[in-house]
Amino acid sequence: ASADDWTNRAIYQVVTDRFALGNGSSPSCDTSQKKYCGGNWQGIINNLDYIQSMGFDAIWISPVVENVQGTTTEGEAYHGYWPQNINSLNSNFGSADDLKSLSSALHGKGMYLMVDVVVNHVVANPTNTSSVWPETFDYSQLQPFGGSNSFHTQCFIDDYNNQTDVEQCWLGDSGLPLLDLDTENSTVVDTMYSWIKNLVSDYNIDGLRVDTAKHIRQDFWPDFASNAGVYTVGEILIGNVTYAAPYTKALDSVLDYPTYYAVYDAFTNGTSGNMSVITEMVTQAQDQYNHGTFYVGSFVENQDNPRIQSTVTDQSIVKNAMTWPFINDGIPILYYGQEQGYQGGNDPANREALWLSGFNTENKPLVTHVKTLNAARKQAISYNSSFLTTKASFISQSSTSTLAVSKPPFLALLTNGGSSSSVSWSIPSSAGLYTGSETLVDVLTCETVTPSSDGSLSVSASSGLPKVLMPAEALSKSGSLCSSQ
Ligand code: ABC
Ligand code: CA
Repeated sequence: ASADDWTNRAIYQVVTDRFALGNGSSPSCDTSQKKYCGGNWQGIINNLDYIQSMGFDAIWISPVVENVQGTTTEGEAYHGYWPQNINSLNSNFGSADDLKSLSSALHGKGMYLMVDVVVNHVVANPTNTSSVWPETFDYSQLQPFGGSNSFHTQCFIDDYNNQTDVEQCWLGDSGLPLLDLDTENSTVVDTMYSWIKNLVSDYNIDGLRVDTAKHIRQDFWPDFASNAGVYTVGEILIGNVTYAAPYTKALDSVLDYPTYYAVYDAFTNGTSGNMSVITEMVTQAQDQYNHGTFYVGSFVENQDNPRIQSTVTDQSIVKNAMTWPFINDGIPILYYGQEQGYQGGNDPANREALWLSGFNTENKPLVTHVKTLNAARKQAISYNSSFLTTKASFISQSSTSTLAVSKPPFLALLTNGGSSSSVSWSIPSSAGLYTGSETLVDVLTCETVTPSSDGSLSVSASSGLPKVLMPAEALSKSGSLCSSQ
């Protein structure tokens, strides 16, 4: 599927080892152990209804290839980011048939499969990583790259401001080095291009999340992407739009990390969090990214960062932050477990087992919240055929604790004030959003508000809850959302 095919989708991100077991069991899973807990592809297949019932129509799964076996100084490779043999699958997650079954089960439900892929490095069994590395090192375990000439000379990245270091030195440390592939070497390059082509076609993959994309020269990526032939979204882990921007030409787009940092900071620092930084970051990204922000992956949690609720548990603030990816440009991504209120901090605590929630959706306000947001976004897409290609715009507010985002038919009003605050937003008639004759419905509560006759609008909220307003007319043909409107 192309980038355009993905734009109306919403992605549920799964850490395969931590989502569900194929046999339905619920073993304990101590994240601090950094060990496999037993989740697998069959487990995902068995629980697709859970994902789909919240309105998601795509999943992103952990890297699928065989990883370093046994334990390392950083635990086991349960997350999948330590490839050892790229031509074989990680048997902890299942067989080739299981992965094909996952792909066809998704397609049978009209859903897409995004696979995480690691091209930058491979990892050797650390018990063989002797201090005389690399001379006596057994490269044959790294398939199909069995020789020192497939790798950059060892050096660990210590200066992230030096792009040559970032690309050609190694991630990890001497305890667990991530061997940096020589992606300037044409044999390595050709191997990777044909590998990705085969992977996509063997498993009928619809899109790729490209790990460590900034650790490989930019001009490696366009041919990689064309061999893949599907939507590619790169992980450029940086808080800086100008740095990330060129990668939106090399790949279809990037995970929107710069905005993520702005959003995380705005919502996890009480009212000193500055919401206007979000406006600045998005505006820069809209200006600098190829295709603006229409193809970015928009998220507020993932496997590398502390969950929102590790810092702030006020449910009003949590709901505001969770609303963000669904009301702005780009493809929303929800990291598994956020809907269950998980609170894990930094890696590895943020990789809790979802099965411990029992996949319960009753009395789970955040499940309901996400379901409504997905339904509202689908309704917005079907009501306004230009929704996906209209840039989000920001209506300036007098307080840095509030944010007003217009993406017609949405007007989203967010705040970091929290449940004991009382805040208000005002939209001047000069914003040109309303004529004054419409009724607006907050799809999160089904309450209505009415603009003044001059088209201006002022809205207040007690309890610090977010509002996602849509004209009643935009809801009239929707079966489920605020159906009495
Ligand atoms: C293990 C342990 C951790 C330990 C770590 C050193 O080693 O589990 O406890 O802290 C996988 C595993 C991890 C594992 C690593 C290393 O491998 O999942 O558990 O950590 O063995 C991707 C994946 C990630 C994966 C890998 C490796 C890469 O999403 O899950 O990790 O395949 C860098 C990379 C980025 C990578 C990330 C983990 O590390 O660029 O691709 N993620 C700065 C740098 C970033 C750097 C980041 C963190 O620090 O610029 O490049 O990311 O080290 C912003 C700034 C940014 C700054 C951030 C922190 O702040 O603008 O520049 O990022 O404001
Ligand atoms: Ca590299």
